[in-house]
Amino acid sequence: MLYLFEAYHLSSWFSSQKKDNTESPPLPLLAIEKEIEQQASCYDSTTGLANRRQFFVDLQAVNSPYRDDSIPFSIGIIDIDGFKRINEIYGHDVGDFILDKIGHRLYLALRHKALVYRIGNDEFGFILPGDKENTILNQEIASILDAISHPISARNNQIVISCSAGCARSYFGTANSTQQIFEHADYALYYAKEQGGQGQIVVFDVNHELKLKELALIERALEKADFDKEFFIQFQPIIDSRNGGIITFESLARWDSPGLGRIAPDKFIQVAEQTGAIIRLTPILFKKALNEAKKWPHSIKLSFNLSAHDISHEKQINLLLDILKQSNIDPERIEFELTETAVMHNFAAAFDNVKKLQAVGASIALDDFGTGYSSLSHLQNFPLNKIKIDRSFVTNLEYNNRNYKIIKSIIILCREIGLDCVAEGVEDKEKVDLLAHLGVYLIQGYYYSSPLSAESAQVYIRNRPRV
Ligand code: G
Ligand code: G
Ligand code: MN
Repeated sequence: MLYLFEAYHLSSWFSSQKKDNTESPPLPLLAIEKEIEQQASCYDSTTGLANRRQFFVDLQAVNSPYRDDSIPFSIGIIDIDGFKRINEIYGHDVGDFILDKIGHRLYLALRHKALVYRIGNDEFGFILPGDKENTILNQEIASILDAISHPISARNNQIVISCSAGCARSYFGTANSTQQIFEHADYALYYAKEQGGQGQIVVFDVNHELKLKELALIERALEKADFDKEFFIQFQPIIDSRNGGIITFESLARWDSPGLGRIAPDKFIQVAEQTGAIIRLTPILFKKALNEAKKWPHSIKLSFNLSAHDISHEKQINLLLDILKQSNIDPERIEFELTETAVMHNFAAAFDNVKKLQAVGASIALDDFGTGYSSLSHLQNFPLNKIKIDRSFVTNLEYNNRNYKIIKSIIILCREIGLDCVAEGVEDKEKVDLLAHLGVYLIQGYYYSSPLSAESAQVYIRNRPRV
């Protein structure tokens, strides 16, 4: 914490201002108090680093449009991977210890190169002077992450640490305001985390800018959207390959925006999550899906996707349970799909809410299995009923290749802990047979059917064997 008092001064450090050599006169008591107060408002007490407020003050200063000598710079945001879990496992004092440790390492790694801040719970920021190419920035950040991401010993534990980073340059593309540059860095970090792995680095580039513009358009359309009118559901069957019967229909949301046309759910769900619109959207989609499920034979289940936000909020879960109750559909017919990312967003809350859903008889499937970063280790700790093997494993499935072996292991694991297993993205008969050979009989994919409109789903039901 000593380095708190090595306060670096932005103005003298960043530009080549004239050094003022006159010693300042002693301060009166009141002024000292004020000084201390000010220190407290600039520094974070856990790490001794400058805080978020100071980060934005400094950003504003280096990026002032009125400075004729304004200097190009980059900002980086570093986030500790899975910090929530570290807190949950080891307690908050160990969490604080780790923050202090990482903050110190970061400070040492950057002290003659950049300004370092703690800008959020487990987020650190830095301001790096100079106009550097994206590839150079990437290399520099990689060496920073290397310097801070080694194990930390606390209470006889060696705690493995990894960090992800997002970075953005000033004067890049359309970014000029401080807020925009920060948003770019924040988006880059979001993107790094999205990739699922740990220790990822993303430097904001032209492609991100295009994506961000698209997302901004979607955000505006979503604000104005009439959810009831513009959103509808398609249903994709999950078939038992042993007898061809329909086991489940997965509800897949669709949006026809009057302004933007058809928008894919992975995009609008992401935006709705970020803006909080998901709170309003999910219940409406759930109602629509239940209304259709009512018309099907009772032997057919409905599978419904929940987002990270949904499963982390008890209020939302209570609302969905109310809607389910009002529908008079047997909760045993309902399955909720969660991705690993959604579970990891807030593991403790997701855990409690999943228990709540299971208590009424609904079941839980882990979606896109194998693409997240937690995978097998979390299966043991999380109350699941089913996993859905991601289609990336199925697409390149061939006899005895790598995916074959992976799926084989997944099945053994599922048997051992009593989970059902669905294969996603099955497009041809050979895959169905190969999967059957491996012991996977629940099949979803174009081979049986692509997602269907509500009406087509009813026709599909009439034409399939009843089992
Ligand atoms: O059909 P497809 O492109 O529709 O689906 C893309 C992704 O969007 C899938 O991974 C699916 O889980 C997700 N998705 C589809 N409908 C919904 C929904 O109603 N809620 C949430 N949270 N995700 C959905
Ligand atoms: O929730 P989930 O990620 O499982 O959503 C399923 C997604 O996979 C939807 O976007 C759906 O349209 C898509 N999909 C369903 N069956 C197939 C298939 O056989 N092949 C491919 N490539 N995509 C599929
Ligand atoms: Mn799904």
